[in-house]
Amino acid sequence: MTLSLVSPDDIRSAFSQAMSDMYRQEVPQYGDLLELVADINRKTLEADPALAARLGAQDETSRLDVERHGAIRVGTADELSTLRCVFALMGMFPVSYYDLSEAGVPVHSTAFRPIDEDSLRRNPFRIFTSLLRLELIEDDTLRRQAASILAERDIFTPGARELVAIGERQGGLDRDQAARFVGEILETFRWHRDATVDHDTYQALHDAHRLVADVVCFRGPHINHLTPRTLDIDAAQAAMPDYGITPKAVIEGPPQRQWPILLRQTSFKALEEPVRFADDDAGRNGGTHTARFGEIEQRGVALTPKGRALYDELLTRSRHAPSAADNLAHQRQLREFFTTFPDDLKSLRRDALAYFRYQISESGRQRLASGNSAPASLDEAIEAHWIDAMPITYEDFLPVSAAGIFQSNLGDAQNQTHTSESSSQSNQGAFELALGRPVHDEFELYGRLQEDSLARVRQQLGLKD
Ligand code: OOG
Ligand code: NI
Repeated sequence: MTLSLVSPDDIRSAFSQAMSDMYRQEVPQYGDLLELVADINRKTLEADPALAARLGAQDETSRLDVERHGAIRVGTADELSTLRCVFALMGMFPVSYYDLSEAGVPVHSTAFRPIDEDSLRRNPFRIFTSLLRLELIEDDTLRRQAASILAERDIFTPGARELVAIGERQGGLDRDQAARFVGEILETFRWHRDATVDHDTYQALHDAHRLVADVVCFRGPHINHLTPRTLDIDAAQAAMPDYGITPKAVIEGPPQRQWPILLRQTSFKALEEPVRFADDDAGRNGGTHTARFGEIEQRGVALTPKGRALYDELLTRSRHAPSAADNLAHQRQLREFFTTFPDDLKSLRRDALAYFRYQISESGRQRLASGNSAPASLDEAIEAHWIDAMPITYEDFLPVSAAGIFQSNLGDAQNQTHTSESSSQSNQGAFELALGRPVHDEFELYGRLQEDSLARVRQQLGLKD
C-alpha cells in the first residue's frame, strides 16, 4: 500500500484555523480584534488602490486574511525539542534567537515559521516560542522546586506523541492522521483552569517572576495571544476603544512611514482569569491568573544587516529621549529620529538597506513577447521598467518590541526580575542544545529569497550582471 501524505502546508493551515477558533472561544475579545482588523484592512485597501494592486501582485492579499502569529512559553528542553518535531510536521522551523533576559524577562526564544516562498505565501503562521531560564531564579530551593514540578508534567497527549513518531517514520502524515494530529496538538495549547500546584507554591513562583508562575503552575503552555496582521496599525490603535478594547499606550517598533519597515505592534492587557489551585477544596476558593492578551501587528519590508543596524541605532537613540504622553506624540518623536532612514523604494534598494524580490514586469513580459531585448544590466532593466523590485515582507520578530509586549503585560509594578546579574548574558548555545538543532539565520533566508529571484530574472532576460 502506498501512503498518500498531505502537504505540511495543509496541516499548518488547518492547525492555525483550529487555534484561532479555540482562542476565540477562550478569549472573546480576540474575536473583536479580528473584526476590527478586517474592517481596517478593507477600508485601507479601498482607500489605496495602489497598495491593493501591489499586494495583489505579490499574492499577499489572500494570505492576509489567514495570517497570524501566536506565542507560548515552555519550561524544559524536552518540551522545546518535542515542539520542534511537532512544528516540523507542519512545515514550521525555528528562525532566529531572541534574548529577552536583557529586558528583565527570564526567557529566551525563537519563532517557528515556514521558510520557503510558496509556504509563506500559502500561510505564514508563526509561533513565538520561549523557554524559561530556570537558572535565572536566584533562590535555590525555589529553583529546584520549579524544576521538579516541570519534570512531572507531560504537555503532550499520548496521541500527539504517537502521531509525531508516526510522522517522523513516514516522513509526513496522511489525511486521517493529519486531522487527528491537529486535534491532539490543540490540547497542548488549550487553557487549563486547574493549576497543578497549591496556592502558596503559585504565590512563591509568582513572587520570583510572574512568568515563572505562568510557565510552571499549569498542565500546558496555554497559547497566550494570537495576532492578526493589519495594513494600518495607527488606524487600528485609534479604533480599538470603539471596539471596547484598551490598547497599550504606544505602538512598538519603527515609526509610521510611507514604506513600512520590519514590524509594528500594539496589544491590550492580559485578562484576569479564574483558576483553581490544588488545595482549593480545603476551604479556599481559587484565585486569578493573568497571562492571555491580544495583539495586532503591521508588517513591512525585511531589512538587510546594514538596514537593521541603522534601525537598531536610531531606535536606541530614540529611547534615550523622554517618553511621549501618547501614541501620536510618540510617533511624532520617533519620526524625528528616523529622518535619516530613507523612505522610498529606490534608496532602500540602492543603499542595500532592505531585501527585494525581483520579477519581470507586465510591460517587460509584453516587450519580451514582441521580440525586444532588455538592457544588459539589472539597474538599467529596473530603470526601464522591465523588472519590478518588490519589497520582501519581514516574517520575524524584534527583541526590543517583544520585551515591550511582555512588559506591558507584567503590570507597571513588575518590570524588574528577582533574577541574578548574569541575566544579561545571552545564551544561544544553551538554547540550541535544548532545541536540538541550530536556529535558522533570518538574514540568510531573506538573502536567499532575493538571490533566487535575481537568478530567475537574470536568466529570463539574459542579463549580464
Ligand atoms: C511573547 C511576546 C513576544 C511578539 O509579538 O513580539 C511576541 C510572550 O509574551 O510570550 O509575541
Ligand atoms: Ni506577539
